[in-house]
Amino acid sequence: MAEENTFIMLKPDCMKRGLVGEIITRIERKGYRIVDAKMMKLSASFLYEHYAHLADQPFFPLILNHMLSGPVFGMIVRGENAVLGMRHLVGATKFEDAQPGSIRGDYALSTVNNLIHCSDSVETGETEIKRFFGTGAPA
Ligand code: DGI
Repeated sequence: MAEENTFIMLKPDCMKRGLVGEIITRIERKGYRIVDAKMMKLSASFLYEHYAHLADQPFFPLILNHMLSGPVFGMIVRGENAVLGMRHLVGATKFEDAQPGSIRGDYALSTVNNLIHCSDSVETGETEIKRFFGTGAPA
């Protein structure tokens, strides 16, 4: 199986709570590598693009408010089956479904304040890596 790249973003609640090191350690212990990373402050228009699939949801203002509240830390994570593997490591979207042992299950305080984003497919990963890094993943 070929290695995959996935886009991971540590959200403002993760930055504020000082959980960056903890979460990176979990990603590395799983066996994945961080091949690029950068800190960013996102704009509302950028977030409308990234969360376009949710823009008409009643909770979208909560997402916007959270994601504009501070910087995020974006990473390109690489490894065998990294897209699905990171989805498992991150855990379920909904607060009530995120299982202990997953990052969200162990640390998230609500569905919106759920610490971390990860791509949901290889194709989405490519799109998100280009969106956040302006270029594809490094060789
Ligand atoms: O890929 P995910 O982050 O797991 O899920 P997503 O792309 O469907 O949703 C993006 C973010 O939007 C998610 O991390 C938290 C928020 N969200 C999704 N569904 C709900 C939600 N927030 C609230 N309050 N209620 C929802 O039903």
